[in-house]
Amino acid sequence: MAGRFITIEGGEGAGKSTAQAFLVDRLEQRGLSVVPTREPGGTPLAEAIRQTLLSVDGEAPVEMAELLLVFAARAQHLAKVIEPALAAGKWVVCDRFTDATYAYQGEARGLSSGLISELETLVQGARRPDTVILMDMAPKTGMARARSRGVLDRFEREDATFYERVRQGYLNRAKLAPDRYVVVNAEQDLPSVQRSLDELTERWFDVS
Ligand code: T5A
Repeated sequence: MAGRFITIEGGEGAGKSTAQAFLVDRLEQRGLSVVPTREPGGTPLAEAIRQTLLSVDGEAPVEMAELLLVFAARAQHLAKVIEPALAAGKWVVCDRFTDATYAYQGEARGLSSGLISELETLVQGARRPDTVILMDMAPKTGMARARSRGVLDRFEREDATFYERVRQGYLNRAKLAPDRYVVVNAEQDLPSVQRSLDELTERWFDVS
């Protein structure tokens, strides 16, 4: 079976990392070779950029610098991790990818989607996720989960309207290409979320 590129998206605390671990486990049980990774990050250089982006200390990047840093990290991540893994027939399950850029830097920060789209093509060429799993939940619930972990990063200190715009940005993306997006109600309890993910993996293997 050919490699597949799956991304998991959603607002703060929506359960993306939890869903990623579950999905990776399920895919490995089927004998697939899976590479779990994340953005921003996934390589030493991209993780260093992540630190800069999330840090609350020192000078905060202006919107345009934030956008370019996100894509700089992505260029490195694609070249060093994602493309080689897919070329080797592995499945890549990535916690956030370019849909996050459309939602955070685009919808929430107000940068144009046209500009993001140009950078997307410049950095990614034709590479797009085969499936985007959107963990959708009211920002209030996600932030309560994020806050319960203690220290908040730079994005987690934004106000409620910022997260509402992030959520709307994601839902708008999902509407544009419903065949590539799977929207999971992330407010459900964990077993119900996991059932939704199981149904999704069943569909992949039914059609493959
Ligand atoms: N960013 C990123 C951009 O601005 N542009 C970009 O292009 C990209 C790629 C990265 C930040 O970078 C920004 C957006 C982000 O702000 P991050 O760490 O990836 O930050 O994102 P966070 O959303 O902050 O990640 P979190 O780890 O906080 O959230 P997750 O992964 O969504 O949630 P998770 O799985 O850790 O779960 C949170 C808690 O909830 C529990 C878990 O056990 C955990 O305690 N939980 C549930 N509880 C009840 N019911 C369920 N169904 C649950 N599922 C999980």
